[in-house]
Amino acid sequence: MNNNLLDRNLALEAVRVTEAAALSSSLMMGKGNEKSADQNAVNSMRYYLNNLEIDGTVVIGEGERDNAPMLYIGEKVGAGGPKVDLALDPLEGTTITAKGGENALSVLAMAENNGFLHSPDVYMYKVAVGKKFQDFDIDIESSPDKIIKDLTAQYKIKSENLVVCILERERHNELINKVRNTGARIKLISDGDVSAVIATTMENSGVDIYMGSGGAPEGVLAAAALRCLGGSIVGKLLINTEDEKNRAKKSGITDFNKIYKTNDLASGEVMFAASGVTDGALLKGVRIYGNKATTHSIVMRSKTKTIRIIEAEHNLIEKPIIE
Ligand code: VTB
Repeated sequence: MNNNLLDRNLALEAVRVTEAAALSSSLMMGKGNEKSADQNAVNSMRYYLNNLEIDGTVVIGEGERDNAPMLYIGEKVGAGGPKVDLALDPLEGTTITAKGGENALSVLAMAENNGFLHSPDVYMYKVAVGKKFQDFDIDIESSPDKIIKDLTAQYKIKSENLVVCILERERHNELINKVRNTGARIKLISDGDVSAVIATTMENSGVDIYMGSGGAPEGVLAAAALRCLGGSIVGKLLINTEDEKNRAKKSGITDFNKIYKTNDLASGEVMFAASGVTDGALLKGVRIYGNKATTHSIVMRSKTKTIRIIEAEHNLIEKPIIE
């Protein structure tokens, strides 16, 4: 990739894309309609991406070509420019947005060619820790209680002082019990594990570790963020059925038991942008008042480790929100 071009302004241009998607999906906040919230975000993200001077290929997107008409895996986007791979989730937290809950984000990451794992849309068991524990060698094959014990021993801290974030799902009952038995505290979330993984590495977020199975594409996005912020994530794809095996093979995955570290999920030079759709620990949600709207975003790059928090005021008369 032409690094000068990436240096120039792609990261800042990317944030305009997530801002637009966040504005669009926020119009559907609390309306109980997940599809429309997602559709708004997709329409807007695609429109803005196609105006970016990139030769982009969607690697992590809305799904396989057959079931997603826009921003599907393999779709080419951009107006021409340096070759970049895109990992995106126009609306991470469709249910959250439909219910007006917390932590919905619009997310876009870019990497050099082949920087992102071409992940099938299956579950991935993930364990992530923030920057303060980034030297901890996460052994994802160990039981969750052993992981916590090893971490507390290495850093000489009490497990009671740790907060582990876990998606509230029935499949996590055993995981939750094991974590509780260590004495560690737990924050259960309804959705939004990209935001939860990022929280492990933000000071004062109140989250130290993320554990559990969630979407594998979300694992790639979270890894892109940690490449810029510090911290580490380890993941293992959960591939069981014939359909999952076929989809994994189609993505070029042959070793179903491979353990992926942060750098295997997102490698090379990476940039990451996210804008808040609804309020969250990381970012404030969109506010609309009269003919103005504000967005709150984070944009960062692995090369320089610059982290920018951008609050923008949008004039909706000059530039109406795309739906
Ligand atoms: C998680 C969550 C996402 O998918 O990855 C989840 O963080 C996993 O799937 O926001 P299940 O809901 O089936 O547990 C999302 O909800 C996005 O779809």
